[in-house]
Amino acid sequence: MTTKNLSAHNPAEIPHALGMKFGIVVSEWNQDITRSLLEGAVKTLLRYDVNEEDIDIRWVPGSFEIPLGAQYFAEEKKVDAILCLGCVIQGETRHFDYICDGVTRGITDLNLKFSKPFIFGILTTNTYQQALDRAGGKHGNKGDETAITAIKMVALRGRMK
Ligand code: DLZ
Repeated sequence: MTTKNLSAHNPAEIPHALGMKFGIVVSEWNQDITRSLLEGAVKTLLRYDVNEEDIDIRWVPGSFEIPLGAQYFAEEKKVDAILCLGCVIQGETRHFDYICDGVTRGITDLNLKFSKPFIFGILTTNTYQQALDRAGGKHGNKGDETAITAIKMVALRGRMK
């Protein structure tokens, strides 16, 4: 059976991350959830020897603003990868679809435009409880998963050079 825990990984398979530099763009919307994602991401980066001063965190108003915030990072800061953290919860309106479409397309485009990893750490859930379950709850923490993915992608880039 496959695991559904977003924090699950084998430490032996995680590349050395000392010296890697990361930007994190995190959304203020649903902040009780996104703070947990941020905590998980930072804790995981530190666990794999990333220096605290090599983690640069910026807040944006909502998930829709994440792609532009991430683009600013790529343009202005020397970072190896950008972690994008947000939480969109299905509501009564069509906002959910518009925001999810916008942020997904935006992040996808940035990866290819800058040839740099922009990691998708946006929870898109039907309910608040489902978001809680994935922000340090019974399904782990998508922030952890985002950090691991970022480290792996930066290491992959290094091996290709
Ligand atoms: C407007 C809005 C709504 C309804 N829901 C969310 C949400 O669940 N998660 C989120 O990150 N942001 C939401 N927003 C805010 C938009 O992302 C954006 O900040 C505003 O539409 C302003 O551009």
